Parts: sequence; structure tokens; C-alpha cells
Amino acid sequence: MSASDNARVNVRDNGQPIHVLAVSKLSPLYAAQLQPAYTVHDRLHETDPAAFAAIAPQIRAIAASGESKVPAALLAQLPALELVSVMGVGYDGVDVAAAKAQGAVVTHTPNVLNDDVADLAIGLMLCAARQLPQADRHVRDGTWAASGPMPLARKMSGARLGIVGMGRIGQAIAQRAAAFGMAIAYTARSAKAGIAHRYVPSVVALAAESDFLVLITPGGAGTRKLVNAEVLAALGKGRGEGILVNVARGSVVDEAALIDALEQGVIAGAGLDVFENEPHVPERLRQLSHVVLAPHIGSATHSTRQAMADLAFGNLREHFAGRALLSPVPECQ
Ligand code: 8YV
Repeated sequence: MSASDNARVNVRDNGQPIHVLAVSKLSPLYAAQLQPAYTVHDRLHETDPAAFAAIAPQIRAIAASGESKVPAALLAQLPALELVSVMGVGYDGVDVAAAKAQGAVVTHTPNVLNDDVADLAIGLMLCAARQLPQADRHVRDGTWAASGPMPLARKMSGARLGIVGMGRIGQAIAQRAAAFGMAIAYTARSAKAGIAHRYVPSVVALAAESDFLVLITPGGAGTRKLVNAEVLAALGKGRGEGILVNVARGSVVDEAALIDALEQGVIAGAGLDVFENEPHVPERLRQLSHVVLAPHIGSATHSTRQAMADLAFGNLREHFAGRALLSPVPECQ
């Protein structure tokens, strides 16, 4: 859709501008579609509370990212709110129950990022097992020429993979892991119909039988610190084995327990794309050489972020045109 097409959705039947609150710094790809179409108030609630209080009664939509916080206290200030459009599949920062209670719906951007997040999960598994960042440094800093080869690494093909969360992205990870000849099992709230892989009811039991444990479960209260010291001990099997990969949310892991486990050699290593308090990553974690770190880049390719922005904007466009939403969150369907 062109900018002039977008501008046409700025007015409804009464000809008034539609006020949208951007609750956090948005992707430029999302902002570029919002700005010609709506009157966008960029983080006004944080930068100018007085101006925000004046405009709040007119705000009809929130534009958010997957990491945005939309608590009940903010929603309560927006009596005219109709829609929260999240550019992200995860919406654990949005109080969906509170939004629904005041008659607003929440949308997100599922599916379009499945490939990228699954690709990154496999990339982190390979990097952590085969120590690719360390290998790059080994060549680059002259250690190879000066001191000889690297220590041997861990084999990924044919190893046992435990997936925590078997939704759309979990299934995309399993599909890729199958091509590596991995033995795949998973845990989730319950066994999923139509999934051929073996279901293990508890995360501790899954960790105990896995060489790689990959987290791709939604964040939020239901999964907070799901991976704790007990799970990490099970993954390590008392022999410093097991690699943890997190492409879900930092909140799913007890980060302090993970750092202890890595420092003490309880597990072999980790590949992490998400953290408890992004973008801040604890110094102790950054010091560890057997950990591969990424700055929350699961969906960060040009084509996927464009598709996410199109879908996030499309939900707003359809809503204000009086048409059906493209991708409401399950609780709002
Ligand atoms: C992005 C994400 O970091 O989709 C999610 O839930 O965490 C990510 O894809 C982000 O929300 C992009 O705006």
C-alpha cells in the first residue's frame, strides 16, 4: 500500500483524525506505514505526561512491538481504546484481560516470522555446539597459527533435541532438526494433536533426556522462570553436558540460575537471543566463553520485519475500515 493510500485510512465517517499511541520505539517499517495514516503520539505517555493526559481520551489504538509493556494502568487511561496492534508474535507485555474488559481487542503477527526464528534457533544450536564464534576468533586473533587447533567441540547431527513449546515456531524448529537426524521430543501444557514427536509431560524430564533444550514457549506469568536450577541440573546430567538455547523470552529462564550453572560447569553451554532485562545483559554472562549471545534478532531480517509491519498495520487498517481483523490474538478470537 502506498503512503497516499495509507493517508486515506486516517479518516472515518466523521472525518476526524484517528489518534494512535506508539507505546515503545517502533520498527521504522511499522512507523512508516502508521505516520501517513494516523496521528501518531510517539511514547507521549513517557515523554510528556501532561500532553498525554490531554490527548488520552481520544486515543483509539495502541501500536506496540513484541517487547512492549501495555499494563492495565496504562489501558485504564484510554477510555476510547479499540485496538492494540502488536508487531510481534509475542504479546506477553500486554494485559489482554484488561484490554478485553474495556472492550478493546489485541492483534499480533503470527506465522510470518516462523522461518526466521526457527533458522536462528538452529544457528544458535550449531554455534553453541561447534563453537563457531570462538572458532572465528581463534583464526582472527592468530591463536591458530601461534598455538594450534581449537579444543574439540560437540556433534549436533543425531543428538537428542528437547523443544519447550510446540506451537508454530516449535514445529518449524522440529522440521529443521529432523534434517539433522536429531531425535526430537517436546513438552507443552498438553500433548498436541497431529504432532508425531514424543510428548514429555515435564520440562525437567525433557531436560534429563536431551542434549539440546530449545525454548520457544510464550512468555508471561505461566512460564516465568520455567527453566530453573533443577531443569539446568537435569540438562547437565551431572556431567556438564547439555546446551540450552532460548529464542522465546528472557523471562522463561531464571537468568541468575543459568549464570551459576554455566560458571560452575553444570551445563556445557548456551545460545541466547533473549534476556531478562533487554538490552542489558549481565556482565557475568558476557564474560562466559561457552555462551553465544544475540541481541534479540529472531525475526530480524528485511523481508520478515516487512511482513510483520504489513500485518501489524493491516490490522489497524482493517479495524478502522470496519472490516474483520487479520490476526487477533487467540484470547480475542
Ligand atoms: C521482535 C518478537 O523482537 O515477535 C516477537 O514476539 O519478540 C520479535 O519478533 C519484535 O517484537 C519486533 O517488533
